[in-house]
Amino acid sequence: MPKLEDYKGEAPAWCPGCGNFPILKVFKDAVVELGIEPHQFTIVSGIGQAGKFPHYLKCNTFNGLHGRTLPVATGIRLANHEMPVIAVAGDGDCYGEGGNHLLHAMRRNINVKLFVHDNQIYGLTKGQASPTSMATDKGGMATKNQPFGVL
Ligand SMILES: Cc1ncc(C[n+]2csc(CCOP(=O)(O)OP(=O)(O)O)c2C)c(N)n1
Ligand SMILES: [Mg+2]
Repeated sequence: MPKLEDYKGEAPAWCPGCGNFPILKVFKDAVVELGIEPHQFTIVSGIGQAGKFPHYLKCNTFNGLHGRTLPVATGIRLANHEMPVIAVAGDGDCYGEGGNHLLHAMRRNINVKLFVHDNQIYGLTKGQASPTSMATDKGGMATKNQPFGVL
């Protein structure tokens, strides 16, 4: 049976209090509880704070390019039909840069599990609006890069 220590990766470089920490914790708890060994699946990500997720695990991983999480996940599924693939992406990675890949991945539906860390912002590059940034009653959500709100 796998143990939590088996999944211990690098120390996270996320900011204290970041919502990515609980996602990492429950992910590890879940795979250990399900009895899944680190070699029994592959986890794929792109670029961003969410994209660092696999760095903080010890298992099969592939960290690809921004917005290209799902093409890599698709390639692994095609190359090895026995290998379960988990894709991890930010909202920018998945719905912005990789938006068209998301449409085609849904159309192909080749059984990739996709987790989107939706913080409604481009976090790594310091706060540009993303496709999930909110509309507000004062116009769009204000960010450091769009101080008067996102159009
Ligand atoms: C093709 C490409 N475009 C832009 C960038 C710059 N870039 C790196 S991370 C990022 C935004 C990441 O936002 P998101 O996917 O929401 O992840 P988060 O950091 O919020 O978790 C951008 C625009 C890049 N590395 N590659
Ligand atoms: Mg984001």
